[in-house]
Amino acid sequence: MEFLYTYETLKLEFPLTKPEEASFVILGVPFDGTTSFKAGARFGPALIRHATLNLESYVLDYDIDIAELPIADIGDVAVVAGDPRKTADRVRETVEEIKRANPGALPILLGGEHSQTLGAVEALRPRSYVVFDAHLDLRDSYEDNPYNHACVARRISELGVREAMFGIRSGTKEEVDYAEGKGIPWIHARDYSFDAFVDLVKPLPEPVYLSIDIDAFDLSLVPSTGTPEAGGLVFWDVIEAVEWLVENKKIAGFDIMEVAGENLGDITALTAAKLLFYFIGAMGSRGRF
Ligand SMILES: [Mn+2]
Repeated sequence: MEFLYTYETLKLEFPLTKPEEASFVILGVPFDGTTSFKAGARFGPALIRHATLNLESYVLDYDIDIAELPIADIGDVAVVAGDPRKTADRVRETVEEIKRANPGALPILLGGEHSQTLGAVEALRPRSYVVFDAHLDLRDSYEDNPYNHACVARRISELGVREAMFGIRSGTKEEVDYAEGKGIPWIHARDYSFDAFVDLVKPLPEPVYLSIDIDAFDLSLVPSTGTPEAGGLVFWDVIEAVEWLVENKKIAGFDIMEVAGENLGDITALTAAKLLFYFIGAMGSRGRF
């Protein structure tokens, strides 16, 4: 099928299926227009796709070969350079196109700046937003732009979507006060535990949009990201949480954002690719496709 705003780029090497027939539809969002510290998120989708070449499609833990699952890769959204709102509009429209063609499809975004998650959430209208992130992202505006990547959780909160945040270790006093005022629960990275995750996520209404800002992981795992922070989560913390969510909640959409870098084989992209395979494997092994 034709999409208004996408173009084909490096694709996953699987036997891929058409988006109309796929259970998982992968969409790259190569945007890094508002990154304040370390650039390169525009290369995130390509780097993640390339990093998958290093991985076995058979996921040992789940005894499943994800290459046998119906996965589509529709390429990347053509970004509007420097304009996160207009680019997120294109993300929204593309995700709406996917859902119109195939209501059962689960969109998976590979980014690219976290600002672009807003477009997918606007299209999918989940009731809850579960996010792993080093940052609260609850600023009302940053550098005079309300669609800066530091504001994405605030914009999503304003849509009336319930939120819960994990791996946090950076924010302002104003963001903490906003979270408290709105009843948005968050767990600091140093206090993170699986039990704390389940306690917060269990009562959330479905469906849930799951967003993983790659900077939630400790920066030793993800050195190439827009705003790296020491003291993050280990790989299995996030995988166990993903497994619980897939098992217990209906998932409306999933993304892995803020992957940056300039070199093929970057550690950050390898972390993201492995996470992608675990997510799809967890869904597939539990019949969620
Ligand atoms: Mn972040």
